This record gives sequence, C-alpha cells and structure tokens, in this order.
Amino acid sequence: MKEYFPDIIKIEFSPGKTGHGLFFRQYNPVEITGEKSMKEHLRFSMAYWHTMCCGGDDQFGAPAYVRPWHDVSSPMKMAEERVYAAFEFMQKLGIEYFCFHDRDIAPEGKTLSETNKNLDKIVRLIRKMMSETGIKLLWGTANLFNNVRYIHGASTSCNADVFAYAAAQVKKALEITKELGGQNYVFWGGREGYETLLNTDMKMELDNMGFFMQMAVDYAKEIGFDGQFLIEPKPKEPTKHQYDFDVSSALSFLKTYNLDRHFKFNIEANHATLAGHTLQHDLRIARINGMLGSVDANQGDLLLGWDTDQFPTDLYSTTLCMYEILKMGGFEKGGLNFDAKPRRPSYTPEDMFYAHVAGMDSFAKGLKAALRIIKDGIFDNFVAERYQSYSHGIGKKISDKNPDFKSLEQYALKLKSIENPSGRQEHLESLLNDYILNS
Ligand code: XLS
Ligand code: CA
Ligand code: CA
Repeated sequence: MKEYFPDIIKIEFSPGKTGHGLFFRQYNPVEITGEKSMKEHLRFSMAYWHTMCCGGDDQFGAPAYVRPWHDVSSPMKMAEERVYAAFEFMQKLGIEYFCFHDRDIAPEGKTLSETNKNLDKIVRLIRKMMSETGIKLLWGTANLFNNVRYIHGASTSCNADVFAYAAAQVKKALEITKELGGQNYVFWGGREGYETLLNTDMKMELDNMGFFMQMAVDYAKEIGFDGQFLIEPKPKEPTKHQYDFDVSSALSFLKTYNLDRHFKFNIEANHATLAGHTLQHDLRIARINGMLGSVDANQGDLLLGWDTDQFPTDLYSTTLCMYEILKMGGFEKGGLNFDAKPRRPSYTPEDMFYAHVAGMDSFAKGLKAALRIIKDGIFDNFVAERYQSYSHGIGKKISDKNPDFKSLEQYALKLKSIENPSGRQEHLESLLNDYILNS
C-alpha cells in the first residue's frame, strides 16, 4: 500500500510550542473537559468530497491541487487509491469519523447496476479499512445534484423517471450507509428548488419531496437502519431558491409532511450565513425544537456571496457553536464534519493538514471557552434576570397563560410608568472576549 503523505508524521498536541509547524496548539484529544474527552465532545469528521475528491478548480480556473491519488490510470483505481489516502490522512490527524456522498467514493458506470457494483467494491475496501483503523462513518448521503439527469432537481424534478432514478440511488445509499455502520443519513437538496416560478408547480414538487423522504424513512425501517435522518438546509446555490432554505423553513416543511419526528438537522455554518443568519441562530432554532443533530463545520466569507466552504477559524463562531451543542447536552449521533476545502492557492497536500489543524484547534478553543461560560452561568444568569418580570405578578400570570386581552388592558390602564432594563450588549460581548482569550 502506497504511503501518500510520507513527510507527515502523526500530528500531536504540543502545549506551549509556538511558530510554524504541524502540531495542535489547542486540541488535546484525550484531555478531559467537562465529563468527556475533547475528542468525544467534538467528534471531528473528514468530508470525503472536499478532502479526497476536490481538485481546487473554480468558475475561472482549472484544478490546482496536487493530489497524487488523482493521477492513476482508471476511475476505479483512483477510487481505491483514494480510500488508502483518506485513511492515512485521517489517522495522521487523529480524525475518527468521515462523511461521503455515494459518488465521492466510487465512479458512476454506464448503467445503474454497474454503478452499484462499483460502489459495492469500494464499500468492501472501506469496510476493511474501517475495521483496521477504528475510524467510523458519521454520515452517508446520495449525490443528487452533479449528474446532468438532475438538471430539474431529483425528488422535485418535473420528470417522473428522474424521481424514480433518485429513489433507486437513495435506496442504495441507505444500504451502504447501514453496511458501514453510518450514524446518520443526510438529505441536502442542492437542486430541490426552482429557477423560475413561471415553469414550476411548487405544490407538486413539495408534495413529491415529502413523499420521497417518507419512502426513505420507511425503507430505513425495513432494512433496520437505525441511524438518524438529517436535513441540511441551504437557501440557494446551485438553485436560485432551495426549498429547505434555512432551519425554520425546513422545519415547517417537515411538520407539514409529518416527518419532523424522523428528522433532525445537519447545520452548515456557511449555509446559515448565506440565509442571512448567524450559525448560532440556526443552531438555536434547531436546539429549542429538539432537532439539533450534527454540524457541517466551516465558515463563509461574508464579502463573497457564495458558499466558499472555508475552514472554520473564527473563534466567536466556534465558541458560540459549541455553546449551543453543550446546551443541548452534547452530540448524540452527530459530530463536527469539516465540509471545507483549503483556498485554491493553498494547493499542496500539507495544506490539507494545516487546514484541518486550524479547524480542530479553533473548535478546541471554542469548546474550552463554551464550557467555562456554561459553568460560570454568566450569560444564563443575565438572561434569567432579564426575563425575571415573568416570574411574579402579571408576568407569572402570563407565563401560566391565565390572562386575556381584557384583563391585560385593565392592568395596562393602571400602569403609571414602564421602566425597561438595559440589554448590556457591549458589556456581554466584552465578557465573551474575556472567555475566549482566557480559556
Ligand atoms: C453543499 C453541501 C453538501 C452537503 C452534502 O453545499 O454542503 O456538500 O453537505 O450533500
Ligand atoms: Ca454541507
Ligand atoms: Ca457547503
């Protein structure tokens, strides 16, 4: 078996060490923080598509990444070599999970049966590597957006043949996810949306998408797949309008089609910001609805209007993300999947490591800060105090859902003055800075 990163040795936590070099400055996998080790809290995962498949091309430029496993003779040979490179890469970083689309791991053949045979062959190899290394599958999914057959969408296509083909593809993707012990199965509907309503039967498309997901739930039950279904919202790109726009709209879709009890969310930072939210906003909506499943850990560039999928280095975002995750009691089946790619000029294999180390250290720092914030209760106490008017008097009655408009009018008529407390936002933001700097 060829070694793909011969110059890189296992990356270690090196406290106090500074300057250049491949080592963890914050992430100590075995350090107990709270009640778990850092690696149990964070459950880092490698995204197969960016890390193993992406060539670093963009709208204006050819592939730029140097990836030795891209240079082999046939697509199947490349798929095999990719598996070896992927497991070597994850082992050297100490990443214990990965995620894939069906088409990332094996190429499409001339027919669907040939494609499925290709998949079976690579899945056997992945399974062997998983049992040798102990690395696990965080989630699997089907790529229902790349092939030109999905030009009008997959389950929302105007073409029933495409709907059927997509169903066959998801059926197979569920089977291999189960076979590899995947802990979750993700639906991201990149082309499930529309370009113009002039040619779109929106009601039919949404009904079909709901039915499609229900069939997936039914089939998972039939084959005994007990992973968690996740829906990953994104507002746009590649379609102009994607139906699962953000957590709120996807939640309303799930409730309309009676699917909410079968699904949680996989929330991607860059998708939340594309929808005009912070990552924390979408995490909070999912959390308060008991539906925060997993996170695609990346960040966007707010000066660019598209999904740049950058490695997460913004400590505010990693801290507030970990805050939401800890507040829900930690990940159960989910994890932090680096759905991110190095920038095009960071084209060397070493950059793949530097990029992951940057993301892992940023989340380790965020975890430490969030744990302290929660332990000290500093924001919790402030929030409780801010809403204390609901714990007594008229506020208590409102909390107990007692009054009506008439009795509230009587109360308001008697009020002599209204005094509001300060929101203290700037003070709270400087406390957050302190926690990040000192954790
Ligand atoms: C694309 C999405 C995609 C999903 C999985 O923007 O992030 O990669 O995570 O299909
Ligand atoms: Ca994603
Ligand atoms: Ca993305």
